[in-house]
Amino acid sequence: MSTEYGADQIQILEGLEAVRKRPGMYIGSTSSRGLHHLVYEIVDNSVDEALAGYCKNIKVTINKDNSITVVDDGRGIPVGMNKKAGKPAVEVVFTVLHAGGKFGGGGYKVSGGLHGVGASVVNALSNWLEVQIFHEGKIYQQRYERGQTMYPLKVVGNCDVNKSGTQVTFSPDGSIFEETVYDFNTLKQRLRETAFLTKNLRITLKDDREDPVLERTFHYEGGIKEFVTYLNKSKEELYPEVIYCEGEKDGVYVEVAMQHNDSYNDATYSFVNNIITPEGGTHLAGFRNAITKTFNQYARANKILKENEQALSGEDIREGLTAIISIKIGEPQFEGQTKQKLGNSEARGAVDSIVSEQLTYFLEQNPAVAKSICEKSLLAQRAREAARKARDLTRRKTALEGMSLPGKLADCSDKDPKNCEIFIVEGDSAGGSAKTARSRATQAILPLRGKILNVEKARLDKVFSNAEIKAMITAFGTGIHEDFDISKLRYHKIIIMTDADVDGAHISTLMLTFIYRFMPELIKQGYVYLAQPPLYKVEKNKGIWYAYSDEELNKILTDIGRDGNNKIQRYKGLGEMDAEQLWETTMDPEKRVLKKVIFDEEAASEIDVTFTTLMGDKVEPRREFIEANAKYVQNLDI
Ligand code: TSJ
Repeated sequence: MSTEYGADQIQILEGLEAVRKRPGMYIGSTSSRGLHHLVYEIVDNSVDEALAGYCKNIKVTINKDNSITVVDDGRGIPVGMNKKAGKPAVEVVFTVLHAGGKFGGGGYKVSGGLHGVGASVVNALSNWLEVQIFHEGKIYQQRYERGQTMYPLKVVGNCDVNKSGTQVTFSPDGSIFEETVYDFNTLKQRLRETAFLTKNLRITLKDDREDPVLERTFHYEGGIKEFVTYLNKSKEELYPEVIYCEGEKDGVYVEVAMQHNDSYNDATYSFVNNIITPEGGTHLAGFRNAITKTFNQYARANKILKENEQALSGEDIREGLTAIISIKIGEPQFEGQTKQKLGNSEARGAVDSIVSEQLTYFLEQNPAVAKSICEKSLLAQRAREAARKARDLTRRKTALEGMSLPGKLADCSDKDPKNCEIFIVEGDSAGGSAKTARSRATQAILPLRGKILNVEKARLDKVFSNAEIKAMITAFGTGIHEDFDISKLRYHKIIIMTDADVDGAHISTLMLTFIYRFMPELIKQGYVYLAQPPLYKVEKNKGIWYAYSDEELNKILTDIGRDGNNKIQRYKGLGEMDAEQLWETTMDPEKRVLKKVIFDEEAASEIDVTFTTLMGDKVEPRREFIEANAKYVQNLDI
């Protein structure tokens, strides 16, 4: 024990001890999500250094033992003494809670994160952490274990005097995290997004666990302009240009990139200091106001919209829009229940005036683009009007006739939604078995015929007139879009039950696409599930076993002996099971396995890309996606 450590040190240790006692308060959760957040907390420090103009390259490595190494070529965390703390600045960074970025540094400090608590929290939640700093020809090093300093900062070697940078390696504490295995794709998506948001920064991700080693580099000279191109890659663009606005006003640096495609969705993502704001806020409001105002002005001035015609709504103009709004602000204020909504009023004005001015200029310079956006918006306006009429009609009907549930629905008798579940079943025959098998009190069955409408390719009025979709909407009870009311949900479990093959996977995806686009709250609040029917039935000496995966089949065969007396049946579809088997394997709440569909708001843009890649028109991106993910889907069809 070193005697140098006085009262201050004890307090510091208590600080990090608090993090270990209540990790969720500092990192959000101790699930896989929290595990991955550790990496972002460290990388964000290097990104700050890039934003300040001193770092060009960041390399992230997943090591064989699932520890993570992050190295940058910035100035290096300062190694000089911090007078107040009585220890080197770098040690303060790792051992004092909330110490990040308190010293020096120009540019914009990224402090707007969901957690934004930085290096000391990662240190507290790591088995061990080592930092090396390359500075003026020397390599400095320090090591910590569970947050505690192992030895004073020391010089361990020499380096080129022109080299500078910081390297951190940490090993997440397995007694704190439920999961300690890193997922390459999760890190890849987030790091790609970070690279899009930080023009010219080069981020490399390497996976040393794989043989051969996996490596991906992200470097975008065009920044968020390229982000928009990436998001639109599976869609048909309405015009070739990505519209780009940039400027600074009242201490707010604003960047906006946008491009319409021929779809019907609004895919706008907003960021503050490189962190996504799923609930938007003043920056998003400023953007929406600016585009609504500017397009209406343009359309009126150019007689695309006649004097007596109704103004275009914001929704009309945003139909098929892909947009990124990225602002940098010194002191972001977050509001709302989850503190994810930007509140700074100066951000609204800054985005509004920069976008209005530059977009007006762009439209004047590019009349063909302006015309095609205005025309698409006019079509959207008409479709919306038609959809509204259709909806009013059904509203009036339901008001007259009461809530008329779809004829194909076999409803449950219990009327308390908390106890109730609905199975959406592919095909009439499987629907029949499910109706016989179900527990009538709490389980409702809605059979759907064949493939449901791909909402990714259909406009609102067509979606509303599709029978299968109408049946789902009325059965759920919530309404959709602006009518959506979660308190009217009639079942707290919506279970999609399809065959365990490629067609079944396609049908689940179509249903999920519909729910994701029209009732995302159902997914966000955890009401949507996928049933897991078995892939195999094994029979031997009057015993029956069900296997839900190939691994499980192998295990069962090993357990009961592979002696040729097994009769193995591969289920091709739900229809091959009788009611009793379906109940036993897939529907019985006591025995079944359900997969909950979760929605990661931070990964929203990537989810959008996945849906449009799988469901959109372009073949090439879909083929690439399926090839890249082949190892996940190859077991679906044997
Ligand atoms: F904090 C950390 F440990 F998580 C971490 C910080 C991890 C990694 C991989 C890199 C960094 C980091 C910090 N990279 N670059 C910096 N830069 C500074 O800390 C720094 C350097 C010089 C000055 C200055 O004013 O001279 C100011 C700062 C903030």
